[in-house]
Amino acid sequence: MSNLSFGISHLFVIWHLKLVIFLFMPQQKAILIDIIHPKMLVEHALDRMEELEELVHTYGGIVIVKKWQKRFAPHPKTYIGTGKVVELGKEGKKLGAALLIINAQLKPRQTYELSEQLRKYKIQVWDRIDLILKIFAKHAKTTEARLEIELASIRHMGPRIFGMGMELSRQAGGIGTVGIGETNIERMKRHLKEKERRIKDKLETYQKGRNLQRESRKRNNLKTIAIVGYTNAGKTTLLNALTGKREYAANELFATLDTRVGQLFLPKRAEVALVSDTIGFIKQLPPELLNAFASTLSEAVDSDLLLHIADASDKHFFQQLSVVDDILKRLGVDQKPRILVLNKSDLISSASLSELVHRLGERKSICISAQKGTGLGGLISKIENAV
Ligand SMILES: Nc1nc2c(ncn2[C@@H]2O[C@H](COP(=O)(O)OP(=O)(O)OP(=O)(O)O)[C@@H](O)[C@H]2O)c(=O)[nH]1
Ligand SMILES: [Mg+2]
Repeated sequence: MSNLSFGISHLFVIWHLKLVIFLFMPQQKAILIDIIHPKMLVEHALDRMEELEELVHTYGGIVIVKKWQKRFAPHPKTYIGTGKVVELGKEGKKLGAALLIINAQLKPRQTYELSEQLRKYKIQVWDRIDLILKIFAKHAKTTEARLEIELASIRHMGPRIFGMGMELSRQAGGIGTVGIGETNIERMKRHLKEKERRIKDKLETYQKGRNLQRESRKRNNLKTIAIVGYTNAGKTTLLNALTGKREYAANELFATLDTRVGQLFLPKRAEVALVSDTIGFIKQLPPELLNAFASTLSEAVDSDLLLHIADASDKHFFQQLSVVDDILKRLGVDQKPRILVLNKSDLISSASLSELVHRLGERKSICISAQKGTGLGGLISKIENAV
């Protein structure tokens, strides 16, 4: 008994220590850099930077420098020009920067080169995917979401290690010799492959559980509705409004990473439907990230109806709409019955809302405010007709 209580209090102390470390962890200072085509509009360049900055804030970092470099094409070795690397390294060191974040997906070789060159300034290099993965890792609550993130990280890291191996063996190995990096790299490769397989096996177990649930829902003739949309569109707020759940909704990107399911009573049909909310989409989501979240996204893939919710008040409304359309196509669900829901209607004037609807042309939509609860009756009727 005393052993047990010692164990529990021990765990408690560790947990508290972790919390204290987390609370007092200094925010990491970051330098952001983006490459823009010389002909790109300033407005477009600013938008790209703004979104990256928002991602950094979501992660909990502080942006201390934002820079662009105009180039027709990225530098094959270092992505940004080599002179720029030195300039940013020196400036970053002076300002105490811990991170250089590049607004693109880097090639393994570029990450390796940049990291090498910035090592002496004690600055780590992240690309856009690294940043998204860090945010995911921070928000993941369920074991399944954590496994999916680990899988995505391995898929993102793997090629870098292989790239590093090539670099090392080129440096050290002459003709007919084996590079110094080779044996270790081989070992690392094997270790990663093994780890990837183990994670996939575990995820498969979750998938089997889902399949069983799905079959039982089919037997009971329960309809399923999936809420999908760009991150921060209001998916979780809508789930809560429709089903009376109290899931975490916040003004941050990727507040939700796993799947939540609630029940919605459909009065005309006198039956209950299941509504699920899941991870939000974002532009430039690379396929390996999307694939890693297959398990979580399967709820949307297998649903009877999709509610595509979009933030009508966002100035990038149309761009976000097409990003989501594109991802739904990649998931192979673009032919599924779908309702387009224009959310946050309380934040824009009725004139702007009418203009949006007009610009959508043939595409039918319904305007709501998930937060204020307006338009939900109309939405429920549409759902009843559609399922
Ligand atoms: N004014 C207004 N705010 C809303 C409305 N719906 C959601 N929000 C706010 O928008 C923010 C994002 O809402 P969420 O429901 O977390 O969005 P989400 O799509 O689930 O976001 P992620 O899970 O992070 O991808 C929150 O601050 C909500 O309070 C709305 O109809 N009107
Ligand atoms: Mg959410």
